[in-house]
Amino acid sequence: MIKGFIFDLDGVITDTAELHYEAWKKLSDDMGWFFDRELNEKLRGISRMDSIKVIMDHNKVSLDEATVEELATKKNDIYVDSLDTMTEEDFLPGAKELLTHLRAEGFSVALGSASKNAPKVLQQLKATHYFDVVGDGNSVEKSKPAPDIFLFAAEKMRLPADNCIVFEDAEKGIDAAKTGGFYSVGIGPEERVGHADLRFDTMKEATLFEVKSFFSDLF
Ligand code: G16
Ligand code: MG
Repeated sequence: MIKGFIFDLDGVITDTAELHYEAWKKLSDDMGWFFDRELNEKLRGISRMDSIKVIMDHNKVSLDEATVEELATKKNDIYVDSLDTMTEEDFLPGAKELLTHLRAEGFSVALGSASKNAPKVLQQLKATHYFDVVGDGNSVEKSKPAPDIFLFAAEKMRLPADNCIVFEDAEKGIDAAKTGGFYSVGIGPEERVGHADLRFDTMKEATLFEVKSFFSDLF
């Protein structure tokens, strides 16, 4: 029986990827590092410290851990400032409708994001009230593809993994859901999230009706 839904944030509820891109670009320009949109794609869904390591590896740069943390903090300050521009208009099309529908039908709803800034993003969107549980980058140590963030969210909802559907836009996010024993819905192209149980190109197509029709035995 499906009783709960767990949502990733960036790429599912809202598109913070552009703001992350701008902040990493600013830091990279300051450091004289190469950074473009293709490289930004590799950071989808992974933690801040894993992200800076991907950028440094690409640029064949090696620095001591304290400096790396300082630079990641610098990027985060730029990113957090840019979140002030976000408003309740910035839901991805379809996301608010799905959350509203799930609430109306009494499902448990959790956030399972890698972002340590997830509470601020939810505040900006005025979306906090849609979630019974907020699992974010501060909730667990091991980030996706480890299933820990989704297991944390399910445990807080007091549901076993196979009572929950995870919505994710990142390849590593779907890996995490599958490893944790969750049902999964991928948002994005086949080559990225084709390994999910069910896939939609965008959240707009991901209605509760479609989800229930596909997982009909589980409702
Ligand atoms: C998001 C983004 C990632 C970002 C991560 C950590 O994950 O997709 O690009 O690196 O959060 O964010 P922060 O630096 O704010 O802690 P998700 O899981 O919401 O897709
Ligand atoms: Mg994501």
